[in-house]
Amino acid sequence: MQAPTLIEHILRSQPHKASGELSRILARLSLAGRMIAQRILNAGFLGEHGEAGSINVQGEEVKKLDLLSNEIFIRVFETLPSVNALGSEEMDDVFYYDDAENRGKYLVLFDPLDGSGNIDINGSLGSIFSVHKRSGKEGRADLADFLQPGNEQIAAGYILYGPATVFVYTVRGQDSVSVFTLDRSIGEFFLTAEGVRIPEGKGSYSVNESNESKWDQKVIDLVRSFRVGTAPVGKRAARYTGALVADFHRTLLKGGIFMYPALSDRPRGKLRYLYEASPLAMIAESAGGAASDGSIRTLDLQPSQLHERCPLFIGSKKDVAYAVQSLGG
Ligand code: P6P
Repeated sequence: MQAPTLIEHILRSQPHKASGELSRILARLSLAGRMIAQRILNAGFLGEHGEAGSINVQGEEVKKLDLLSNEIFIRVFETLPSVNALGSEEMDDVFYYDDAENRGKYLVLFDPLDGSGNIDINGSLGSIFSVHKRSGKEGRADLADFLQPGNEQIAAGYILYGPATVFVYTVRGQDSVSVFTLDRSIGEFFLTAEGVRIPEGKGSYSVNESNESKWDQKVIDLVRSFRVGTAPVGKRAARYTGALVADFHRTLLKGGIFMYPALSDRPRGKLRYLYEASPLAMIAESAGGAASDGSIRTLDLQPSQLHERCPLFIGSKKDVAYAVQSLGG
């Protein structure tokens, strides 16, 4: 039997009286994912690998594909007036379309291409997205409209560009995570997993252990307990790809925990809240898992700036609970 397409699944899942605006946003996110997947495939022989020659607001070397992916996200929402404005890892400030005064109530935040250190080595990459609504005002959204805790998200998800391209999303109130795989031959995403639940009691621990010298002693002890098996939840295998979306997707399907702790030179860690930790935390909790900054539930954090960072411990509920307890949270 032919599995439903992503669009069919979105339409089937939308509430009977829904306006359809969120469904159109999700459909456009799927379009962005298919366009970026194609760009990644061809970048090697189109001269689109390597640096773009600029530094972004994060202080990171910008890759050509970072900018190309960011442009794709901007383009797909240009003709969708329900989206008022955008927030992107690759743009210093809120992005407004020319007709910003006459656009709708949705806000889309994204990391257009996460893990870009993997671009030139043909490693996995991802795009992460978060959809919010602004509170009942008219006209152009302002920065304050974007600064919402993750528990206010309307929808969240990611696209993983691996050997296969998958689209993963959840919608507020659905408490279910669905996975779709791209059939490149016809450019269509088909449902390959529904109602995904993060396994407990197995899987991997995923952290960049070369940062150990910058960790608090409690983090060092926590990571060691997963590595040697003294953790009460048991031993975990070490896995780390350098791409958050790939490391999270493995954790979602196989269990365990991904950690990006605070560092001595980065007290709020490296990962960004609004378009990395917050959307993945919504996915994790919708799949029965958990996410924390080490003491506060990730979805309860209140950001004070667009590119706010936060430590992240995310994955199997018991693994995250053990991590929080170990850190004294
Ligand atoms: P590190 C990629 O730059 C990224 O934002 C995430 O995708 C990834 O999890 C993390 O940074 C890797 O950071 O310090 O381990 O190289």
